[in-house]
Amino acid sequence: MSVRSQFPSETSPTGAFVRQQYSIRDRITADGSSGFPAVPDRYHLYVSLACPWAHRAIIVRRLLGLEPVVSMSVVDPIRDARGWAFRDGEGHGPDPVCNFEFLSEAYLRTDPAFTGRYTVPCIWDRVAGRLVTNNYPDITIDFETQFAAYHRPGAPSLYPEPLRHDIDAVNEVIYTDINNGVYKAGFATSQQAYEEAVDRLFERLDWVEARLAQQRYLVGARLTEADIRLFTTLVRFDSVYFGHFKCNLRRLVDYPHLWGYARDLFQRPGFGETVNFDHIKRHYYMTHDHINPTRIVPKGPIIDWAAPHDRARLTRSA
Ligand SMILES: N[C@@H](CCC(=O)N[C@@H](CS)C(=O)NCC(=O)O)C(=O)O
Repeated sequence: MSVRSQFPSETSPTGAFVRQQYSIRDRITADGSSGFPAVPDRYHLYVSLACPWAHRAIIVRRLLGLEPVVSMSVVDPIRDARGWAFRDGEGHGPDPVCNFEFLSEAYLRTDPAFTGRYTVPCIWDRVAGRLVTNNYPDITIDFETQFAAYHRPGAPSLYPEPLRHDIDAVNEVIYTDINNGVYKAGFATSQQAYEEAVDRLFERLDWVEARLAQQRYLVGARLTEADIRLFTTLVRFDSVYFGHFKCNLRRLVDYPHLWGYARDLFQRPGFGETVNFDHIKRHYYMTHDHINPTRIVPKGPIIDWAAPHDRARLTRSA
């Protein structure tokens, strides 16, 4: 097949996007048993405001009041063949910890033989002088469970013990079909792989729409980790996934319950204020040059994220 893919090593023979498996996956623990104790001023979170996986960590860090405990810096949304870079610009800047120019330096200092993509989010350990993890599903869970001693007073419980089973189950299907589903559609290099991803994505969005008609949140009667994971995909949907990734059977705004749900979250502290549509749009449209070779960034869409949502009436749990 002559079609070139954005990520050749993550493209199957049938043109499907198969996300890389290798990652750096140590864990930070409250009791320090992993060798990486949860303590203040030791860890630094590298993020892109464009990236949905990094955005989860940004929201959770803010909701839990971990901003004074775990420092953070933001990369330039424009990524070239050298990977993410630290540059001065609107909403991003230099690396205050190691003065790296490129995020690749953090990966290669951790593992000189590293051959995967240099991804965000990742956490640097100032004491060990290496990355602890780039495994995004663990980062938020560790903030929630291992850093509990440093949560702000009144911080929400985002991963409560009795709901973990349900949260994990919902996360699993939403990850496969929605969070990663948009990427499977966008990075497919065959018609069939694209159509399969899009069909599954919209079937799952219909499923979530029905669920959110009955209840305010994905799991139970409270905001949890599951909502944060879905939010970071939904908030990007109409601006980048609909056009750039061709996820265009419907827009988010065409789903009454999902759209109300997304606005309900957007309008809370920690959510809308951490969304940077400029970084999001410039990153996707200017970085995946196999998909958008002109690198032209569309002006729209115009979306009213501040519109009232009327979700407070839904208090029923799952
Ligand atoms: N760690 C991940 C997910 C995180 C991820 O893909 N982040 C993207 C941004 S949304 C990234 O950093 N990509 C860097 C690259 O493709 O070079 C993975 O292994 O696939």
